[in-house]
Formats: sequence, structure tokens, C-alpha cells
Amino acid sequence: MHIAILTGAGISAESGLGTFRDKGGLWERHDLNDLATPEGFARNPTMVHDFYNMRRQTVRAAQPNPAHHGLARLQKHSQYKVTLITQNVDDLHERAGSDPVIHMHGTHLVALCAACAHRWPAPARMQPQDRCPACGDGVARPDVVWFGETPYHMDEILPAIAGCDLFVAIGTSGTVYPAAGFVELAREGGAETLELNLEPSDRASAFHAARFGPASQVVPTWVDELLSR
Ligand code: BV8
Repeated sequence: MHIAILTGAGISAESGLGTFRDKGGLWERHDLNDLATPEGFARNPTMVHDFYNMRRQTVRAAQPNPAHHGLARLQKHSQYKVTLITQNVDDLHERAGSDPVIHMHGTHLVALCAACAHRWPAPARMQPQDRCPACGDGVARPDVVWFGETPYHMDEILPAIAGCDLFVAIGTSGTVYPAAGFVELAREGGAETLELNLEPSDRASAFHAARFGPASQVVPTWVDELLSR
């Protein structure tokens, strides 16, 4: 059985990383147009670098939670083919042992040169005057996909979603496309669909089944049931 999993900020919430649209979420305190668009970066690169520097620091201090470890177990010790796709830009899946992890919105632990597309490990603090180590003159930015930009690895993601037997969305509000539309693509391919979330997402009605509760409890329970089949 091929299981395609999409995770969002909710899977990292219990590791202490902020979500975007929950009460007190990142987009409640910041305007996403200023912080998660190329235009916002062009307008004020210092503010955007500071936003990602703060989040990079938080990630470095955070630990994977039982939900990340559960998915790593499923990926490593199971008879299932598992495709793990995340909207998250943190590395908690990797630090829990998941491999590979498809980061469709990039990762802020990597720096990207806007001129020559060279990538290198992001320093703890990125600043507008940082220059690309390869071409020397490009503007260094976090290697994340902002609004209006094309998500990464879609050539790998779309066939996996369309061809899987089970599609599971974990900790995502279902508000950001194209990720929010993956459930339809999976259903068109004949897959069963399951939502594991704290509460019903914006796309809850599109799923065949759902389990609600904190990911650190719901995900390991679900994985244990799958592995005991
Ligand atoms: C694109 C950057 C073309 C990195 C992010 C009008 C209508 C429809 C679409 C559009 C539109 N206008 C514009 C668009 C397109 C736009 C879009 O969807 N806008 C939305 C806002 C309407 N999308 C784009 O621009 C995308 N690009 O479309 O290009 C294209 C399309 C297809 C193919 C080729 C080209 C690019 C989108 C990427 C934007 N970048 N982040 C960063 O800073 O992180 S988006 C940002 O939101 C993050 O990546 C995040 O992952 C993502 C989604 O948020 P969630 O992960 O779902 O987090 P959220 O806080 O929303 O929800 C948390 C959930 O967890 C909640 O449900 C909560 O209940 C739950 N939860 C909380 N605690 C727990 C929990 N669950 C379990 N346990 C817990 N403890």
C-alpha cells in the first residue's frame, strides 16, 4: 500500500514552533504580504531576514515530538511505501529520522542566491548584505517558497498524490494552495483520505475520515495501528 502524507505547521506546534493561523499564530502577529512574498522581501529585506532568523533560532532549540517520530517509524519500519511531503520549513521530520522528506515550501535552514540559484547552509543570522559565496553579487535569501512563487518538487509530488492508496493530511488548515487541493487529487486517483488534525480544517468535508486531537497523541496511535496490521 502506498501512503502519501502531507504535514503542516500543526505537526510542529507541540515542539514549540508557532503555527500560522491558530490563535496567536504567526500571521496574526505579522502581515504575510510583508514577510512571505518576494515583494515584501524586496521592500524590506532586513525585516524578512529577522523574521526567518527568529524562526531559525526557534527551530534549532526545538525537538521533534512523538508525531514526527511516529512518521519516521512508519517510513522506516513498515511494509508500506510512504511519501512524506511537508509544507513546513523546519527540519524536525529529518531530526526524527524521516528520509526522504519533500519540502514543497523549501526550508529556511538553506540560503539561496536570487541571482545564480546557488544554495548553501543558512547561517544562524542572515542579513541583507550577505553575498552569495558562488557568484559573489547575488542577493542571499531564505530558500523558502513565498506566496506567488511555485512550490518545489511538484513533478514528484503530483504523481505520488494521484497514485497513492491512502492520503493523510496532518496538522494543516487547508488554506494554502496547491497543498490544500491535494485531497481532491488523491480522491480522483481512487485513494482513501484521512485528516489528522487538532480540529476540522477548511477542507475537512473533502476527507473520507478524520481523527481530531493533538498530533503527538493522534499520529503515534494511528501509526501503531497501521504497523500492527
Ligand atoms: C502557487 C513560506 C502557483 C515559508 C508559505 C486565491 C485562492 C486560492 C489560491 C490563491 C489565491 N490567491 C493566491 C493563491 C495562491 C496562494 C494561496 O494559496 N494563497 C492562500 C493564502 C489563499 N498560494 C501560493 O502562492 C503558492 N504558490 O500557488 O504557485 C502554482 C500552483 C501550482 C503549481 C505550480 C505553481 C505558494 C504557497 C507557499 C506560501 N509559503 N510559507 C514559511 O514562512 O513557512 S505558506 C505557509 O502556510 C507555510 O508554508 C505553511 O506550511 C502553510 C500552510 O499553513 P499550515 O501548515 O496549514 O499552518 P496553519 O497555521 O494554517 O494551520 C495549522 C493547522 O494545524 C490548523 O488546522 C490547526 O488546527 C492545526 N494544529 C494546531 N496545533 C495542532 C494542530 N494539529 C495537530 N496537533 C496540534 N497540536
